[in-house]
Amino acid sequence: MNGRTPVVPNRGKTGWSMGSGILPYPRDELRMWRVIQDIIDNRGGGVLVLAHHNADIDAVGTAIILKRSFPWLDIGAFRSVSHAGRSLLSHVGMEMKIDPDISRYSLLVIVDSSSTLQVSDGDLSGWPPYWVIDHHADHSHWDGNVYQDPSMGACVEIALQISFLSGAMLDDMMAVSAVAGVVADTGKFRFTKPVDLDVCSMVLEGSGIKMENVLGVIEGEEYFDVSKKIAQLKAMRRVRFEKVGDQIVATSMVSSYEAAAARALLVAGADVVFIAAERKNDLRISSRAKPHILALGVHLGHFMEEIGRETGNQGGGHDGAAGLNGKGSGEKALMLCMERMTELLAGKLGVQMDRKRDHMGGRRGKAADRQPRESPDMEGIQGGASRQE
Ligand SMILES: [Mn+2]
Repeated sequence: MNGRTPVVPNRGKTGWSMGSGILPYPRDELRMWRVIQDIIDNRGGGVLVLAHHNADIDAVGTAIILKRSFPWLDIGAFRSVSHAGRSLLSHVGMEMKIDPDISRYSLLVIVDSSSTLQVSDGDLSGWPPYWVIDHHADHSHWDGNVYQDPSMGACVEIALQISFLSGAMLDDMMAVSAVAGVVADTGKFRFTKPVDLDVCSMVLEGSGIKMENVLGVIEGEEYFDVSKKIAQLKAMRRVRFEKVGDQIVATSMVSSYEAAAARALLVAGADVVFIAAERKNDLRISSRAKPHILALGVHLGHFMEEIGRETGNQGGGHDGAAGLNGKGSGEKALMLCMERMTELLAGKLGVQMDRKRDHMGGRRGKAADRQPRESPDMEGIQGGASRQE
């Protein structure tokens, strides 16, 4: 993509600006300088920006912004890049290495990852020194250097701070990556904070890109990604749900696209969702909650951290979007999530739980061994569930 001449941001009192909007100065400028210094000092030995498995738009966008600022960086992802991430990469004409040979580098910059299992199989022996750059809140799983700023809605915003602090200018590739990362990580601004809007405003003002370019990159693949559409529909077929007062907690299983499946179930009517993805020995759970659930004092990041502890895995994340990575049975972990979340909500809402009466979840299984329908609410939920993977 070619675009407008890169722009130098103005230095204001509280942050960088470009006419309208503002990118606040880093919360810890000295620590951010240490990151930049290490990236520069390790130029000779090789520096790798490593994104988490199934690297999403925010992780990929962060890697692109860093690469534009420090061209000698290699960018890569553990195991895979998501479809949306690949769509952003092809838009800017870049590629990411899958499972790069980590021993070749003298410094790693791990982005958008709150746990070691997102970027490794758990064995960090033989790893070079590393920095973790992230906007998730909990980093107790990391022993190395962490630059963390949970006040930012997306990791791309921290990457932009690193760029501007090091003296880089804003070009259109960085601009698309920045706005795309924020749009993706705030659920298209549903969970945005004022700061994220300020950053988008600044980037749109200071670049040649338009919001429709960004949404084109993010949404374009939604219509053509048939495996994602199928994953979402399968998640709906396999859904189980419980009612707590007038709120619905839902769980389901997919083999991939767990985040997309979680969003689909929220749109379909669930208020809190847990989706498990089991592949070979790996288990991932993605959870999402609507804002009115967060307003009750529910924090999914803390919730998943606790579920992680109980199942011997690593969990954590944001209040409205969190996850878990590790091993074990998805079925069992989902049952635990359902049990704990319904208890938690019952407490918050002051309602009595009667498991027998309230359980209306669809069963996962063959049509022949389905139980009799318990309520009209099940109409349509189980219909057509004639095969399973
Ligand atoms: Mn992120």
